[in-house]
Amino acid sequence: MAEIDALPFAFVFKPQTMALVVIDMQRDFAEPGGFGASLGNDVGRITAIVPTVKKLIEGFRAAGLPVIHTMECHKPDLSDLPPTKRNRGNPSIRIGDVGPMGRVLISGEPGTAILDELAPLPGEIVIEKPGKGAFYATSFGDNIRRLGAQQLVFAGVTTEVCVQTTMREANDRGYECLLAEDATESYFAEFKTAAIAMIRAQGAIVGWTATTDQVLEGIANA
Ligand code: C5J
Repeated sequence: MAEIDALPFAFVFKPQTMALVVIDMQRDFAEPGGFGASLGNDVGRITAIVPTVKKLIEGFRAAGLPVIHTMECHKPDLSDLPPTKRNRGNPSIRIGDVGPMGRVLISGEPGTAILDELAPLPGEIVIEKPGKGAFYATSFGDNIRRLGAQQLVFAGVTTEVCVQTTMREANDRGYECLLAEDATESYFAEFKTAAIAMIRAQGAIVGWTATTDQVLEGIANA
């Protein structure tokens, strides 16, 4: 067994059963003209973490550990988009509408793609998910079971929405989850801080948190 120096206490893992899950590092959340910006958010907060997410991904790849990528997106015919999701709020463009990067959050459109710097390598698992959580209506659960993963490290956006939802879903299914604090971001600084505090409160009730360097040091020493 190996350890990562984490909060609220050491995260114990076996390298053979550890995987990285990178949530929704898509152009639609990180670039002007995308879904995140259409809701009035400052997408610069998301682009700022790209080098750290890249470092984490490269560390997992170098150690021969699996990297799984998720993308929030919908079918072109919108059959997997509940009207409640499409109609909620007051965005300048809605999911499925044509924006500057193609149809917003639709599978195969340019804006839906993962950022070039963080692009999946051939053979890495990529999960297209219609919900905020990665388990809902996807093969994510089957894929991590097939890999034999038991400990999951999470990165990506946004901390309090898709990242936290997926961590909670994974925690309920018996996975031990760690959030790389500096490889995740929210459009709202206070939501990120609160989500991290919630996750590791009450004796790691949802999971652990650590910096990217702490995660990579733990892996290097394993
Ligand atoms: C949101 C996500 N925030 N990936 N999606 O709508 O967190």
